[in-house]
Amino acid sequence: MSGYVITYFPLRGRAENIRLLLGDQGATWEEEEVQMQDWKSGNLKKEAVFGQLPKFKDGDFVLYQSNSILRYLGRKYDIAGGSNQESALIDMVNDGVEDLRLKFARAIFYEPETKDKYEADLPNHFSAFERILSQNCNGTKYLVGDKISYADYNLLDLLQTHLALFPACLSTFPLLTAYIDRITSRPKLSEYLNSDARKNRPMIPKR
Ligand SMILES: N[C@@H](CCC(=O)N[C@@H](CS)C(=O)NCC(=O)O)C(=O)O
Repeated sequence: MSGYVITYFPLRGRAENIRLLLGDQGATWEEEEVQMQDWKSGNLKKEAVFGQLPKFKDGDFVLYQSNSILRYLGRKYDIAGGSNQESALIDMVNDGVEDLRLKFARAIFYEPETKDKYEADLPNHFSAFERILSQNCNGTKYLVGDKISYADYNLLDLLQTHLALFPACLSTFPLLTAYIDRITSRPKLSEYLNSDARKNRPMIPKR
């Protein structure tokens, strides 16, 4: 066993990009599921550095903040850039994914009255990622460089979440559409994506 443990609610949510990375890199991990009532009543929230999950353990090493976890694993699996500049570009793209994730969360969970406006605005957000892809090997590879990086798993997760909620949202983005097909057909990732564990895990909380 790898000694990895993901502690999170029984959801894909903010832990799924970590799972995609681990699955594709051929790693195994344990899931420690926290039910909301236990989270609210127990000590877990108090113990969490910023009072939130996911929490990630690599043996005795404990880490919070999903993007820090992605970067940690990115360095560990050598998928965080081959030079300082390449790493900076990967960080930049990942920050762009985080910005969109926050807007998504606001529109879907906190201000549902803005959902239609958010959907109408999606092409403005996706066009940035389509352009980034087009500038790297004409969109035939990854976001940065010629091998996958932790930012690709983060973007893939966010795009898949959007597709589930807004099925036509990528219809005018051929490079992003092909990118999803290309990444999801990687053998180990495809095995994880087709696993019961993944399929049975809800994408977002039921409302
Ligand atoms: N910036 C944090 C955000 C984590 C976060 O928003 N976690 C939510 C679930 S997705 C949470 O723990 N909610 C319960 C709470 O805040 O009490 C990260 O990326 O890990």
